[in-house]
Amino acid sequence: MKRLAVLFAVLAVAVAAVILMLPRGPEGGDKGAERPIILGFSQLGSESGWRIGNTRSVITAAQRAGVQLMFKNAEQKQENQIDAIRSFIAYQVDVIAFAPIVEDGWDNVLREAKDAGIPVICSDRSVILEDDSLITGFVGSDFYLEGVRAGEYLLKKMADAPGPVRIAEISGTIDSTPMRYRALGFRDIIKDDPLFEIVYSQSGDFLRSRGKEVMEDILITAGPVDVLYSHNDSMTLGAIETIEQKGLNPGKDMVIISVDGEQGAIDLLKQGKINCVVECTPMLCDMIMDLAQRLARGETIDRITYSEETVFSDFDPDVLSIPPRWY
Ligand code: GYE
Repeated sequence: MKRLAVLFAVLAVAVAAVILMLPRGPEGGDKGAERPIILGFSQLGSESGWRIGNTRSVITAAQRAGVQLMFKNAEQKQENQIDAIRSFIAYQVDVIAFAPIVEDGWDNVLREAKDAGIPVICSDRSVILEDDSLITGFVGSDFYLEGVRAGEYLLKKMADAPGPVRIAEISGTIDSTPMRYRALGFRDIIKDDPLFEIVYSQSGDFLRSRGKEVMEDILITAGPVDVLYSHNDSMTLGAIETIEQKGLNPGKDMVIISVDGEQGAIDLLKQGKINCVVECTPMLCDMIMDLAQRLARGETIDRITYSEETVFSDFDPDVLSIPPRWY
């Protein structure tokens, strides 16, 4: 996975370098002529299999659509994303898309983009703004629905539970959209049934290494838990390492619910070590290219475009025939 991340980083730098050397039309800003549109894309990092898949999606979708891509990876730092957006503005790209690491703190830089006349799309995660017109649209998943789906699976799984169900949660990056809404949707489903209790919740920052560590803490401090609800597959894979190291059987001694649907998690679902994977697809970027091209032509776009997703679980009789995943 690390090697893949490095490969994409190198690829992205090369793509950006080539783009920077390309002529931009007679006055450097020949909008509307035959040249391909230029999209500045600020990726937030490389924290998970999902993110690697998303980066791959940006690069291949841009090639397919004939969009010139300026790609920057912020390595998990909001200030790097702000710098990236400022550099896209300075370069006068046609459209900016970015995957905001957290929801707050974007007003100033997005005002600068608006003042420069550059439309901005939120990819994957969302933002909280004083002035909503600073963003033209959002493309990504309905994270609240993902949380609801995780909760609904649990209600069904525990329908015959004889006593209290003790749940540990490993959540995503604090103040990020998926973290907030995966937590909220899940709670809204289980809150009316006194049988269910979240006895532990801590962020694992969407990282496999943190998932492993937080799981150690759960086993030491939370007492016996019946369920692990983890906000992404990377953390789940880390947590399962810990569970197995402690001699427990994931999927049997503890119900494991995860989100994303990357290959590693689907493999463990097939082996019975994960019980449910709520799908969240990173393959968003054909949609983003389409919207970017429409914005560059001066068209308006929908405020929200959700991707279509499903749930994979041990209730599915065809679980073994889930086809290979693409990330
Ligand atoms: O679930 C996780 C990634 O924002 C939807 O971020 C994305 C989440 C995804 O690190 O794996």
